[in-house]
Amino acid sequence: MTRLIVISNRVTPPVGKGEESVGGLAMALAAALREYSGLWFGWSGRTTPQFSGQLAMRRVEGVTIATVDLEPGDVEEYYNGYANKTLWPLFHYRVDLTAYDRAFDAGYQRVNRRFAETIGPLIEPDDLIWVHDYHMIPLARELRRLGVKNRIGFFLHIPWPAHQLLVTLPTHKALVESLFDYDLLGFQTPEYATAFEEYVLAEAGGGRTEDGRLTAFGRTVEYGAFPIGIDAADFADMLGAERAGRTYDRMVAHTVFRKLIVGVDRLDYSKGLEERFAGFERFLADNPDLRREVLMVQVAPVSREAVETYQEIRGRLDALSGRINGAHADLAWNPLRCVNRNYRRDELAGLYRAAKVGLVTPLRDGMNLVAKEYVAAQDPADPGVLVLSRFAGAAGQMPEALIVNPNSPEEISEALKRALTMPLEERLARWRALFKRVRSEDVSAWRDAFVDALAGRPAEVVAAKTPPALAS
Ligand code: ADQ
Repeated sequence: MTRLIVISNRVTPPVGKGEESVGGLAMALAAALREYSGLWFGWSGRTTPQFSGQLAMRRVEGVTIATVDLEPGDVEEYYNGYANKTLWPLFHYRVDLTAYDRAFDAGYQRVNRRFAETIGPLIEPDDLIWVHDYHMIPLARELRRLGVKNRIGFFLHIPWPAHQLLVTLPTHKALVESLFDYDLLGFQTPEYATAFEEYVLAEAGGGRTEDGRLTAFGRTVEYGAFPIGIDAADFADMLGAERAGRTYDRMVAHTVFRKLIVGVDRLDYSKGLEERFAGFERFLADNPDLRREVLMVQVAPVSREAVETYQEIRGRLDALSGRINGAHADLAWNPLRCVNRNYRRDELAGLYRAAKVGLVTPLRDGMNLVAKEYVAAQDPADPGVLVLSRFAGAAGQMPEALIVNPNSPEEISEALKRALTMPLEERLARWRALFKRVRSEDVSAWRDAFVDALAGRPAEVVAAKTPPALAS
């Protein structure tokens, strides 16, 4: 059997039910690799004064984990710099937050070269190589320079930006050109795959081959949408865990005579937390009859403390929740609780299950796995309602959620009211349709579709498929 080599910036060994894990990519890859005796390579998360390229190897649940330390300057320019101050904001449509700095770009290229030189010697001729996310766009080019001829695929976990946004990056062409050293490019949604195609046709003088591939820069690449899913079976199992039950019981006891609204996100400006709080504030103001009946809990651990923007958001959120609670609380009740810490996965499952509404309103999101986890955790006899941003990639697969524009406090407020007063029959119909897809389009289906396509086996590449119409 061919070996699968997965390469991503951070490597998180397959997590058990009880462990904490933040970040959708880590969750998805851990689940995807659990059934593969593959190799997973990336940055250790640690620094060393001088880069040595020395690999630390260990085996975890049948997966070989190989990591390398980086220099502090690498972390600053490549990770904090180009990845998180340039590509992350730009690809999430935040041109206003995007930093263009040539030192960041140089560090990004250097670290990708270092990664390639470190992993290159371990690659065997039959290996399939699967590279993940925006930290690693130039990796295939560096591997090709070293003579690697293997099939190499790339999956982008975040959105691909619209053409006019991407061209604001001074080095946009070089970035896109380096993608043509892959054999297969995967995007989260047909919309992002189309945005990539539009750029290539309009900006790189590219064309489409008869079999639906793209040519540009003298090369050809296969591309398509591979919407990521969760490990739904594992998530459902987790509800049986003692901790899940305890968290559920605690939340239910805490919300007697009240309905729980829950949000779970890494603290990031793309997740629309300020806008979400504003929507909740509007709901409280507009619905005096309902407002004493709700409690909103927002779980939002700080994920990238080294980047100043993240500290600023935290300050603004604290001020906003203070204002909301100040205006609406009474002696025994605060309407909004914001918790900045990680939870174990089984605790999250219990929390989702206790919530009558899952409020998932990112301003822009590649997919959003929390929306899927919320659905997977519901009681089949009495499910809660998912309120979902139209700008989450997940919206294309989840039209039975209440779809909102996260920039509109009015739409969030209306959707909350509708969710909290929705009759059981309608809740059941919506949830059943959502759950069916969350279960069938799960993380294994995602992995198999991508790996089959990369291996050249007949696979479902859905570049041209349009998403189902959004239900209101
Ligand atoms: P993220 O931006 O990290 O992922 P998301 O898809 O929502 O976003 O995944 C977050 C994951 O972290 C979920 O599994 C969630 O349960 C977990 N998590 C969040 N807060 C937590 C907490 N407090 N404690 C413990 N766990 C927590 C990126 C892209 C997404 C894309 C994924 C996968 O930005 O758009 O869906 O990769 O491709």
